Amino acid sequence: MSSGLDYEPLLHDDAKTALSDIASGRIEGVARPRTITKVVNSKTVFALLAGLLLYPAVSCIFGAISAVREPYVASDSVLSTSTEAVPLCETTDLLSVTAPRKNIWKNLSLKEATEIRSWLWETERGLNLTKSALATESDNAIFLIEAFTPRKSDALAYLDGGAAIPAKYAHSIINHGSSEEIIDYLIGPLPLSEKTTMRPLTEIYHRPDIPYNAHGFNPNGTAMGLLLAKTFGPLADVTMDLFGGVARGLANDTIIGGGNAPLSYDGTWRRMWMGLKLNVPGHYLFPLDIYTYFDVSGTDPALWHVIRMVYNNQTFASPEDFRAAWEKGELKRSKKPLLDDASGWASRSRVHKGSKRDLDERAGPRSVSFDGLRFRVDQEEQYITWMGFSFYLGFERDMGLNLWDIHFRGERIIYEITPQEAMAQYSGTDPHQATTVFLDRAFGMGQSVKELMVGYDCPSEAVYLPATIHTAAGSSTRLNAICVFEKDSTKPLSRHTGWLKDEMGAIKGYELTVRSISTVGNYDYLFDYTFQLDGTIEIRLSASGYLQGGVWNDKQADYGHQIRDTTMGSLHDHVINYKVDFDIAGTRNSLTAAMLEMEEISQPWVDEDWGRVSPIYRRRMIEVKADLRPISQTFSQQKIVRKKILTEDDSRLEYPKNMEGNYVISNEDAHNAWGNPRGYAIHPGASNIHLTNLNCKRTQDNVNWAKHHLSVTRRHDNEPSSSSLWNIHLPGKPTVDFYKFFDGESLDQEDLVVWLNLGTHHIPRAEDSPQTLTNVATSSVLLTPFNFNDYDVSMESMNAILLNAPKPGQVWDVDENGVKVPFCVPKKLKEFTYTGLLSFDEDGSPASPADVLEQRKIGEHVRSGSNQADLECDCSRVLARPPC
Ligand SMILES: [Cu+2]
Repeated sequence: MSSGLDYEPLLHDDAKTALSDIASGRIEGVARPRTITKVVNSKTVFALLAGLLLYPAVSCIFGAISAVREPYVASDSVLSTSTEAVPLCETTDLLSVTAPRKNIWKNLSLKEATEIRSWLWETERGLNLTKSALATESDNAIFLIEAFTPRKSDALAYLDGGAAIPAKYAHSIINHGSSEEIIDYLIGPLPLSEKTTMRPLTEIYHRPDIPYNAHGFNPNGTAMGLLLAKTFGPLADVTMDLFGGVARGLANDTIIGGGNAPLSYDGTWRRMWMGLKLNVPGHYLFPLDIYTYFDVSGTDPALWHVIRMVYNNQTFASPEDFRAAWEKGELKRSKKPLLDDASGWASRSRVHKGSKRDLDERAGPRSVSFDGLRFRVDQEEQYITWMGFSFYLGFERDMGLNLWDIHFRGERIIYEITPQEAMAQYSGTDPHQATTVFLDRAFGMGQSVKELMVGYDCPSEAVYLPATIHTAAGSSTRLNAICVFEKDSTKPLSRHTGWLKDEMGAIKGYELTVRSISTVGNYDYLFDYTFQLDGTIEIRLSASGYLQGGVWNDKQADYGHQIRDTTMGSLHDHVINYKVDFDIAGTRNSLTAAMLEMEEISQPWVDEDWGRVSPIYRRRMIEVKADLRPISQTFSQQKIVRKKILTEDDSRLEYPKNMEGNYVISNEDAHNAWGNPRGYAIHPGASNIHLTNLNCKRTQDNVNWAKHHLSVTRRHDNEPSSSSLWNIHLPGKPTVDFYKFFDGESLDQEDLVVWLNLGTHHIPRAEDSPQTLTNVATSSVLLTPFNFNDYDVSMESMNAILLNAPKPGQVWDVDENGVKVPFCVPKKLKEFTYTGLLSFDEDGSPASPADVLEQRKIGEHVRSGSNQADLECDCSRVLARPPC
């Protein structure tokens, strides 16, 4: 029963007193929380255990024992039972801040864009433009007007050096249907004046021309819909027989079309596989087993034609051949889709209304900042500050929301985070799935950004911000396109239970998220940027919406799962690329791979008990009377192997197997207090993948960024993006070939850009219907301080608790830094409304509100070669008045 104590714990003074009191028996029978026992040292713990055994004989000595038997304090004690009147919470209105500089990444205003449009329309420009709302394929029309990103050196001189604000430029993409070419023009300086000029913007592309056959989808495009009607109108009796529906180009059509991509290899032709679907809610999940390959090259729809048709894996050279086979009864029929299925399985209605879950009629918990919002927004400059972070927002047609000039605790850490591209490559036995590689930049993540559903897409108390774009459809502002909110991560960012002075407590895990959601045809993409108290930034992409459904038959089993009678979810890869331009302690940064490797090492303090000598080897060595000691002193362990990646020759990277190590961007000339280069690590989060299919003509050179987990290049103004809106249709000769960024340049203390991927290998299952779930279809990466600081700077947080052990019988010493959650009633939530799109015609005048069909046309057209809305548009345009 010796003490066994070989050290004196550095206890809080009060705790020492408590120990002394307990040991001396000066405290008896004092009711106290059981946790009091935790303040005692090991000796006392032993004593308490002994006391338990000997109780009650020695209970007078070990008075603390009685405390052990006391019940816990009830867990609901945090809820006040006060009956005092509850006041309304003081204002939770957004607090303003004035951005230190103008937002030089903001898109053009409606006024600026309208003025540029008018300027481009002037005859002096010689562009022979037709207003986009009236343009046909063979006309010249504006596709896009957008702010052009300033040079980084100019931007930094303005932000850091007090230089003049960089001259403002715009770029405008014009589809020259008359000459079958696309030109991206650089226009500036702005505002328009005699000094303003325009020239083709070529330095950011890798081919001199942008072929017309790679053009983006024109919201006024009609010819494809006409072609569909021309092909399937005469086959109405056939499609009615095989599928129970018709596609005649009429409003009451029960079959619509959907196209694939890419439509070209190098821009010399344009061809589309068109699939048909039933025109019902959730139509993406009602594919029909017929596929038509159209040649839609050039601008003359009269030359467009059917190349081939496939029905149930039988190939026909023309619609006439297909009809002939049907008439002769030679078709091997595929299963006809169920037309009497009224279950609404592909809709969002609650199909199983009878199986209510317990308490589900109650509204679930929601996030409320009782003490007022803790972030500030300069709404005019779209500048945000929160807990030491500050950054500007930008927004563009191609990829939507982006972030600029991210500072943490007063210094820039990242100059730019911009999403670059989002691809999805499918597999299957049919021509539609097997040929599809969508690159959604073409369809426009920004163009497809949607009004956020307050309280569903983001917390009710989030701050909602607008986004503006200027396209062929005119100008539009989504009032609630971006949400900003702080949330409780519901777990401490750090915590510890301890008994020595000032070692016990926790920091609340609060995070600030900036989110926007784009619905690109069938899919919904949630773009999240989340800031954390320690300086970590999480980039996350989650997906929902409808699968691109395939036609199910047994031969498709290798490519997905059946999810309904004739529908399957088809296997596909999503890969989403981001540009992260780190500026760690300045622009001169380096790339280090800090990897884990195993070593066999000998140490003189290792004995044979844990050393590495096999019994057989030992026996043999003893026989020859060899000295076993050096061998028996060997053991294995892991170690860090740091390797600088010096040039772009070695900077296309994979995350190590078993996540053994990470990549760090650091400034080798800036060190923390412990002599290590200040850096940020790229820490894989959920599902960090790269593209699986690395040997495909459809992804040959246009998605080279997708073929690695991440890549690092030296930053250049003429390498602003890893992709372009035309890359989708130019796999063989892309406008941006990412591999051309890699020309052996030094990465040693240069301005570096990390191009990293998120994504999922999406193996659809029944639970992907009706719609994919964001909990599994999600991917993330953490950019986290790595010796950037001298310690964890989230310790600054005042929303933290420090506990110290009390004197026996007294309450714990609690320090919450004076931060208390107010006892108050939050503001009443507004009734849910969903509006917020301001549309303007090309002349800047307010556009008349779109009806549902027009909205659907804009919303779904982007990923469909044709659909009902197109067909209806065709009717009205071609026949002057709609017969439909
Ligand atoms: Cu998917």
